Amino acid sequence: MSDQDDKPRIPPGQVVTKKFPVMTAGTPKITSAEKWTLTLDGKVENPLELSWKELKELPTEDFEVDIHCVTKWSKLDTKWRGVSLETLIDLVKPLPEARYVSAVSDGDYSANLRLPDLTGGCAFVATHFDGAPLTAEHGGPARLVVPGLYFWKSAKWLRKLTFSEYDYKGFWEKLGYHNYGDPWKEQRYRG
Ligand SMILES: Nc1nc2c(c(=O)[nH]1)N[C@H]1C(S)=C(S)[C@@H](COP(=O)(O)O)O[C@H]1N2
Ligand SMILES: [Mo]
Repeated sequence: MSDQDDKPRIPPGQVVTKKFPVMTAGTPKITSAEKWTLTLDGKVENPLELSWKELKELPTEDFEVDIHCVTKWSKLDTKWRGVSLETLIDLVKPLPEARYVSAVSDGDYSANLRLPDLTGGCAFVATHFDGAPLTAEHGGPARLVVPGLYFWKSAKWLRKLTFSEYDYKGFWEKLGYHNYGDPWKEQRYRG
């Protein structure tokens, strides 16, 4: 943060940790990379199902982001490698009515997002953390990372992105978490 920059680094109510806590609801059945696929479907011109090999053939980028869990830990400058959502979105070409995206994981987990939060090169499908393949507990073989929203939106063991004109609530959103989840506005829970 530069001296002129008034924006604080830590969202309200958050505490910085150096650890990397594992936050998993339930006991998901995780798919190995060989059997893993990523489906992109719904309101798109070119629906796709990518194998692990096909994902790895797409251009990868390095990302450095701060993550903020709704349970009040934040971790700064986390280093990831993966495929930008911008790359995937260019491939499938969302239709004009596609305003929302459901990120669906192995197991029962999903999270709802607004399409504009996935475009612009910030969000990505991560395959590496801190220079090593993403471990299973943190969502390997591949997870979504959406910087700028509480970390529950970053679905681990990502298997599907469904583009839609409607905003279908995900796992935590159905249970009363905020529909959008902006950490800077402390949008933790609904109501
Ligand atoms: N599939 C799946 N993705 C998930 C979760 C989960 O339980 N299942 N937990 C979410 C929550 S609440 C957080 S804070 C982060 C935690 O990621 P981590 O375990 O790598 O720290 O993953 C998010 N993505
Ligand atoms: Mo979380």
